[in-house]
Amino acid sequence: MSASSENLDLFTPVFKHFRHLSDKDCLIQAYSITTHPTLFQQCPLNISIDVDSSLGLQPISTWSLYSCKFSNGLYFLSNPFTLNGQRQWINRCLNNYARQTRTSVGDNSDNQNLTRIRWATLGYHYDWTNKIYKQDDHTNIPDELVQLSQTIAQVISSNTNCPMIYPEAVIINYYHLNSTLCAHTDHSEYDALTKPLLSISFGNSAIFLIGGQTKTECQPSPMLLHSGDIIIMTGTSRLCFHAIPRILSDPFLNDILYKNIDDDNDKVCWSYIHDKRININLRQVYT
Ligand SMILES: O=C(O)CCC(=O)C(=O)O
Repeated sequence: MSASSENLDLFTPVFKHFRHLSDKDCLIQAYSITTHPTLFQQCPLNISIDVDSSLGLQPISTWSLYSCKFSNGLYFLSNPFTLNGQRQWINRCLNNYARQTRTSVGDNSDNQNLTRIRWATLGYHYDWTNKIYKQDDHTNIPDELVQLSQTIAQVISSNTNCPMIYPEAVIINYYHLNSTLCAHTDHSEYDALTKPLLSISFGNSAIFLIGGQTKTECQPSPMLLHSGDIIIMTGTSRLCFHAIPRILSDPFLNDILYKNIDDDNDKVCWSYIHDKRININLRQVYT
């Protein structure tokens, strides 16, 4: 292999491809259970645990979990939330988690900067400049987020090789329709790189690209994520480059989530989320 082909970045061209593709072609080309069923292997779920109703989850017997054949260790849990549950989590992201001191817009405790907010952190706060967590910079992770991740992880780990996760850091990403997230790996989690990373989507849809451990290893695979979908990165995929090149306006979002609402708070949430996407991702950091 020549020096130039060794250095070939296979990730960026695919990122640019999806960045500029029409919505229609994104929906055709990105991998989903409906368009590319052979790329997903369903994992039977044999577990019955009591799920707290405040988590807004459907009964576990109705969940569909898949291992993704295109990325070793990547799992896809197709939206396990109830409609009301999705609305509750969107509300928490806007009215609780966005009102933090550690956000992309600084102290947002009065929520004045909601439309400008890009991220908020909970638990061990991420130092974006130095790409580290600081042991002395920590606030509580709300109980409901710990419970949600524990419930999901318990179901997945008792039916697959995926280890349990105890969340110690949470990043909430707030996307506009033209936002992107550049290719990166999540490797600041010290001893926890063998622990899964849980990533939950709400609002408009997204193309999630996942490649290899270097950008030259392979072309990234494009996956379609809808509101309520969860991905779990574990094993090899935990260390792989990933990115969001595109947010796709979901024409059915209103029909699915907010049609005929009369609650004022739901109306406020809809006026935010109708052209946004929220991603909650939970990581173990030290243990
Ligand atoms: O928004 C997403 O789905 C991905 C988020 C992500 O990769 C991150 O925060 O590291």
